[in-house]
Parts: sequence; structure tokens; C-alpha cells
Amino acid sequence: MAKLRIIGAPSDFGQGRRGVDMGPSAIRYAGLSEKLARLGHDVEDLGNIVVPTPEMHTVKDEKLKYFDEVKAVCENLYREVSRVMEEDAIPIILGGDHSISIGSMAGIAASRRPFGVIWFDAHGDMNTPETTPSGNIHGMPLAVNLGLGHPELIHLGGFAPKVKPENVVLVGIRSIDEDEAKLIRQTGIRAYTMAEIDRMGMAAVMEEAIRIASNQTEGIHLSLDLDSLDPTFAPGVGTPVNGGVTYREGHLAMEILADSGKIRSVDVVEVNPILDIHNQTGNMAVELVESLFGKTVM
Ligand code: EXY
Ligand code: MN
Ligand code: MN
Ligand code: MN
Repeated sequence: MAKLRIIGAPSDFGQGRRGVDMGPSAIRYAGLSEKLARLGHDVEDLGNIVVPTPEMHTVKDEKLKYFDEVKAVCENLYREVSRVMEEDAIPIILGGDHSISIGSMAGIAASRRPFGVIWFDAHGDMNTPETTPSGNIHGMPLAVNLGLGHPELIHLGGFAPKVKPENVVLVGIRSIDEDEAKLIRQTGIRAYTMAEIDRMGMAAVMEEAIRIASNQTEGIHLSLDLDSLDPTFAPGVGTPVNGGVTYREGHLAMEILADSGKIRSVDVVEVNPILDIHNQTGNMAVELVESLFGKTVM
């Protein structure tokens, strides 16, 4: 039995399209708490962190859109997540767009205990203000957590970087910008493309990913962007890309992570109910988290 604490971060300041701010509601509506409790876990929903109202704000810097707002959201989330970590509980952070991971990982790293990261995504999230094609901060959080990008984001929580490149793994990538690819190569993080998943199989990829992320660390943070899945199974995301992780590959990955016993924290991000079909993506998110916390057939 694990102590699971749910935190909502209903922010869409990291990207252009409104709707991901409703992600926490959609995931809760799909029964996250109840289903995790049914698996025998001690579950508590801590509610949402405070997020500014988008209609009251405008873009000031085209290369770092809604910088002040993203920073404020991440500072709130950092405080909430570090509190949960101090209680030796597992935070399950519901986005919101992926920029919120700057706050969640600052909170996870606050104890200074080394951890690894498995980042499930169609995208690299490895842009900086210099390389970004969009100015959207949700395309930058992994870079920030590795110490690349705007200094005030990098140093959120008062220290940087949050994680070492040798413990970072990207899984499911199939849409990477040119300069972003250079950064991925320079940092030396391990990035499994969809082509590699096809060739190696998801099981082998996950065994390697877990080995890398847990090498000389005390646990693994899973940052689960629902756009890692194929849009057939997760249509409700802002930036869908064809050719993604299948339904079974997704579950298999979560089942292997569950068996590893190494998961210490989770982000579930980019669920956009406005673009979804009958909450299919919210339901998929909940199903995957159930597998991650031990749901099996019998
Ligand atoms: N690479 C593109 C950009 O930086 O604008 C798209 C990023 C999408 C990021 C999504 C959430 O993972
Ligand atoms: Mn992402
Ligand atoms: Mn993505
Ligand atoms: Mn495949």
C-alpha cells in the first residue's frame, strides 16, 4: 500500500490553446481517487493549487510566453509538492500543460535526494528561449530541469539543476525541432524514439529506461504527457502526433514500472477536455495510473 497524494495544477499558461486547465477536473471525473483507493492505497486529494486567470493576462515576451504566470504557478506547485515529499508520500500531479513539471520537479528535488526521470512524450520538451519555434514554455520543461533555459526557471526553489542528464530518459518521441535535437544530443540524455520502440519492443525499452533512471538514485519520477500515446487512444491533447504509443504498449510500460517498485512521483499532463471525445483521454490517464500503481487482471 502506498500513500498517494493528488495535486491539481490547472494551468494552461505554457501553451497557446485553452483547455488543458480543465485537465484535473477531467481526470478526477474519470474516478482517479476512487480507483486508486480500490487498489488498496491510502489516497488523499489535496485539491488544486492557485493559478492566475488567463483572461487577466497577456503575452509580454514572444520567446517565453506567460513567463511570470508560469513561474508563479510553478512556485506554488513546488511548495505543495515538497510538503508531500516530506511526508514520504507519492505526489500525483495533474496538469495542466507540461510547463508545470518545472514546479513539480523542483518540489521532488527539494530534499536533495537524487532521483531519475522517465519522460513519456511525443515531444522532447528540450527547447530553450533560443531554440523555441513557438515561445510556449510547455516545449521547454525538461531542458529547464536539466539546467538549460531562463535562469529564474532553472533556479526555481533556489537550486539547479534538478536532475542529472545520466538519469534522464525520454520515451515515445516523434516530433523534435532541429535545434532541440542538437540539445538532446549535447546533454547525452537517452531518448527512445517511436522507431526504437517498434524495433526493440516496449518491454526492453522500459527495462533499459528503469536501469538508467535508477542508477545511483533513490527512485524515479514519471512525467506522463498523454500525447505520448497515439491520438487514437488519447485524442484530447493540444499537440497530437500520429504514430504514438499504443494502448497495450502504454499499459505494459506502466506495469513494468509498477513491478520495479521505484516510482516516487508522477505528473499526468496535457489532457485537454475541450479537444477530447467523451473524456476518452481523461479515462486513459486514469487507466494508466491504475496500472502504474499495481492494477492487474487478477
Ligand atoms: N516542440 C514544439 C515547441 O516547442 O513549440 C512543440 C512542443 C509541444 C510540447 C508538448 C507538451 O509536450
Ligand atoms: Mn510534454
Ligand atoms: Mn508532448
Ligand atoms: Mn509500435
